[in-house]
Amino acid sequence: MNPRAIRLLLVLSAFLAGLVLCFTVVLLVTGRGAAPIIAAPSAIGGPFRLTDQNGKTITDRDLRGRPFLVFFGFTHCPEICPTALFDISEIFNKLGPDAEKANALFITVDPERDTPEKLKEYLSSFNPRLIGAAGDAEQLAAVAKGYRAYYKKVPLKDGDYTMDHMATVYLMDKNGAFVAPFSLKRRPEDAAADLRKYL
Ligand SMILES: [Cu+2]
Repeated sequence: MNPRAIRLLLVLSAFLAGLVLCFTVVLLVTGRGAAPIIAAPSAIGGPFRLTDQNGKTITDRDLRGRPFLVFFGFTHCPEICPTALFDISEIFNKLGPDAEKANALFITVDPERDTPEKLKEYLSSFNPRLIGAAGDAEQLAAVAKGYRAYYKKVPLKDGDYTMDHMATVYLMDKNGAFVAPFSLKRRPEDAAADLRKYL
């Protein structure tokens, strides 16, 4: 190769290297190619102490060893909660015998009305793996803070009230660490296959 060709080759490779670098920077800056980050995963979840639908204390430690889903809602919810709980039930049905290796926690944001008895009655229409959990205002505030879950009491005209709340389903691994939001907008068998990866 003559010196001219070598110089041309060097310039060309420097140009290509520059191009790759630029492209990488663009990818990093736009966040494409990497999963979107909502928050530091370790910052979501954490310890909690609540009462289950049988009146027994339930803590994050009781759920160790199995992956679990967490959903905040309330039994008077007209649509979002029953739909989500129905979807989660379907997913657990699709898991078959493996359903026993996972848990799903439904935490009420309306402990005033959702007593353990009320939760038990309400959850009887869904998959038995669903654990209902309630806490006093302080316990609820603590668990909601841990999960960055938003909820708010909204008065209605007739003197009644409803609860405004987030509809995120959290997927937690068997060590209680947050994995990702768990999508219910897919076929239950696909969601079950996704959950099965964490068993
Ligand atoms: Cu709801």
